[in-house]
Amino acid sequence: MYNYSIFLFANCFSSSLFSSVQEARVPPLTSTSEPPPLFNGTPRLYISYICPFAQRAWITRNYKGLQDKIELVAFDLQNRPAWYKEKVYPENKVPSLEHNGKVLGESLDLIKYIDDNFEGPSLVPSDPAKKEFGEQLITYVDTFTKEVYFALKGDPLQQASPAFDYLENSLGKFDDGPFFLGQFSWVDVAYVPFVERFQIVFFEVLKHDITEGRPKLAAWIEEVNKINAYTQTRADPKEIVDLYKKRFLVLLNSENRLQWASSKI
Ligand SMILES: N[C@@H](CCC(=O)N[C@@H](CS)C(=O)NCC(=O)O)C(=O)O
Repeated sequence: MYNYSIFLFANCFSSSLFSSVQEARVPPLTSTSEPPPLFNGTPRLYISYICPFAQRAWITRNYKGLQDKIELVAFDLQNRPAWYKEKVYPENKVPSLEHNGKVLGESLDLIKYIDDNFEGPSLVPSDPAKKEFGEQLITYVDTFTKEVYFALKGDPLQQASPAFDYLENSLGKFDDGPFFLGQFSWVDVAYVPFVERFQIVFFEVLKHDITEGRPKLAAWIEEVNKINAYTQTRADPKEIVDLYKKRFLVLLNSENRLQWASSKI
């Protein structure tokens, strides 16, 4: 029943086959945790291990080799300490970055901010054509995630198909590497946390391989899973499935479709 590509991607996202040494994950802070010494000059990235937006900033930090420069502070999002909202980030969301006495948020802005304001390899290519296409892809990323989330409430395989096809077609634009802009860039960082989650949910819940008929997407997933800066940030697949099941209240009908059942409880 399972073809080779399903076997491959199951290994990519469902196990740590391709990841190397893990940076020890600090335990998530809860409502009873004391704050770190805030605004003492140490840059801090506030995240939650399960949040795809936070994952973007975390991958950026890792890719640029800033593990010793930017301290990671993880939260249990369901049980956040009050001081985070009161003293750090009034929006009370993750990610946020404490740097130079200020706190900045919004994951897409943070990828750029960390890239521009810290040392390490740049995530934005200098080639104007790549830059322009990168901007275009970044403009589309929220639409991409919304389209797939929306599809999960209806006929996921049919409705999400154009969004995944968009990725497949975009991956054909530059041929000097398997990534969106050829080499690994901020575009890959912006998309990968969401593709990770969608691939797991489609496979585990719908038994559908989103890379089927999309060889470039399959190659992209294989290649991002060789990047340690990313593999270190991957979420626990079981936690993702549980979360999505809870969120979308998954009920499979006879046609293997998810039923949106939130109104029934
Ligand atoms: N647009 C924000 C979204 C961040 C976001 O929604 N984070 C979620 C966790 S994945 C959060 O902190 N939610 C807490 C809340 O809304 O109370 C970004 O891109 O950073």
